[in-house]
Amino acid sequence: MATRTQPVDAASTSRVDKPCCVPAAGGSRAAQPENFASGCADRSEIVWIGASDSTVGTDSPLLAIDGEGPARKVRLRPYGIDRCAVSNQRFAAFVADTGYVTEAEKFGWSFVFKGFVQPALVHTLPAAPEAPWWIRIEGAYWKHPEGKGSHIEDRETHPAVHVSWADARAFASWAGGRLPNEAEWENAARGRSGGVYPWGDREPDDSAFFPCNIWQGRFPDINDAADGYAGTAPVDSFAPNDFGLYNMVGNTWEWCEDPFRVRSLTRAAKIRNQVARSQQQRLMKGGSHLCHTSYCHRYRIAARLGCPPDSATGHLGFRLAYDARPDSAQP
Ligand SMILES: [Cu+2]
Repeated sequence: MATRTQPVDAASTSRVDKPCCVPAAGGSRAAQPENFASGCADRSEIVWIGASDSTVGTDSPLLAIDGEGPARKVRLRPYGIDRCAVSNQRFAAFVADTGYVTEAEKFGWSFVFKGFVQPALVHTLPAAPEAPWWIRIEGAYWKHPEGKGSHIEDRETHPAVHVSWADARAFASWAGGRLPNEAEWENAARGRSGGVYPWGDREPDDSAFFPCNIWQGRFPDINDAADGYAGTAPVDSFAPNDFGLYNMVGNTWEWCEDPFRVRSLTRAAKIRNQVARSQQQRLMKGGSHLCHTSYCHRYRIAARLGCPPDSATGHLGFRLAYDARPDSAQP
């Protein structure tokens, strides 16, 4: 198999040279504040969304180089989308049923955020040159997210991570779904309210407003985990949006079906697209627990990044979309 060299986001350029962001200390999560909503009764439940004229992208891009704009009108057919990202529990059922081996297992390693690697080891292990907080860890894959010795026993309801685009599609084939396209993903994330974020336009802050699982503190060295989580959170943590969807932004990036391309004629965009084409990059949306307003700010709905399809990290997961059945209920 080809050599995997690019961690998620490391290929991005922009604030650009600020790829994407991770947490502090050994995969542990801080105590969750009590006022956070939680509770997707069935974490594999599907929300059905009716046909609509929708918008993808924004005319007020923050990171134009990522291709956040312009806003485009799209007509969407009815579709379904998972209420929650695919959890370790669901992914384990898939693996148990099929014997599937992920790409991270075949490569024998994956990228782990340095905050989850033993401090004494961080400087002795290879890191991604463009994003040195991503450490190459032997034996890291979905079941052992920080490598040998780590486990997911207390993270069954957390999103499955270290999953490549092909892994996500294999799961989709098994589950009878597919990856969403960008227009569907954005439509689902905006819900009825249509804000910058799934909850509206209010910007999260580091001390009082925690509507999702992102970074608080100074990236990439100090994560206060004020939102309750240094790393991933359960897929049904925090309040859902008004379509009933959980964690459309923050927690983990989510793979989409689309190739990653930037709609712009600038020289920078052309170079970006050349790289994207040569690496067969695929789109990911939603940002992760490593994103902070001072750094990459990619937990906005219009934000986007591309990654080679064999990329895998501890902050990249997915949820499924489905072609609508005629009898699907509409929200
Ligand atoms: Cu980020």
